Amino acid sequence: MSTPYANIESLVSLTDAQFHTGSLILMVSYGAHFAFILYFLWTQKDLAPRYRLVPLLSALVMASAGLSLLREFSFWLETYQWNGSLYVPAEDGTTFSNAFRYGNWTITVPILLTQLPLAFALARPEIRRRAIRMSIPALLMIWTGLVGQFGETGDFTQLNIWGLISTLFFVWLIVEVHGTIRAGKAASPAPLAEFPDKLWWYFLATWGLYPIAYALPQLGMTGDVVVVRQLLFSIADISSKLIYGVILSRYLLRRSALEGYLPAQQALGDVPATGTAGR
Ligand code: RET
Repeated sequence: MSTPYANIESLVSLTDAQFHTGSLILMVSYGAHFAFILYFLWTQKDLAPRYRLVPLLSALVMASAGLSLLREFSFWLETYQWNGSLYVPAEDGTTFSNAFRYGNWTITVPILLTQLPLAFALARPEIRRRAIRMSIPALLMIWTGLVGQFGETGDFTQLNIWGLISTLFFVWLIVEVHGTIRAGKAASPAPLAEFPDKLWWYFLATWGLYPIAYALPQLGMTGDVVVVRQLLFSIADISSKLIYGVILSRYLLRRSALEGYLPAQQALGDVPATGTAGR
């Protein structure tokens, strides 16, 4: 009795607590992304002009992800009906879909990857070359995963085969990202030389959550799996986009200051703000 193209969300009933936890998770996710548009627009002003595109791109990612997550939230509300004791899948056939997430990643992932060579201030042709080389495996990874996730309500063959193909593209992507991180290490000023390595581990830990969320339906079609999966997606989203953007902006603030950009030095408190000297 599986609905074609449905995710497991549309096939399980939820307790009151599970339904509201799910609503809360999705609400916090889109709320956080929308709120941080302001942070990234504001934080630009202290960065040296050549770095300002990086937080601007974060603001763009926030808007795009916020809209997508708002849609997931309304799907969630539309999918379930209270029957007096449980939230059951709506009888009119309205279904939940995680597929829109993959559509959203198609936009956000190439932007997130392009932020890396931009933040490391690599030479212009190098930025373009690396952005393209990272985006190709990333898009192939997302689109093969998209095909696979449509198989999560079946016998898992489609889920696993496409998941495996997608993982191969992920490995290719990891190799490309590592190359960019190495180039970034070489281009970072000495006091910030540790930063690219830390970012590398952060990248692996946060992007690595997505395949776990993808594979989770194999643990069973239960309300707990549904809620835990939305939680995993949310943790991954907030860390790979929002906190990642904050980390890059902080790095660029320190880098701008090291390169002698006065507003950055003032923002960090390294030199007194104009007009406050001697206070
Ligand atoms: C899929 C399919 C299963 C195998 C693998 C996957 C990897 C997904 C990743 C997604 C990253 C998304 C980000 C979105 C930000 O907006 C497609 C789930 C390896 C790594 C960072």
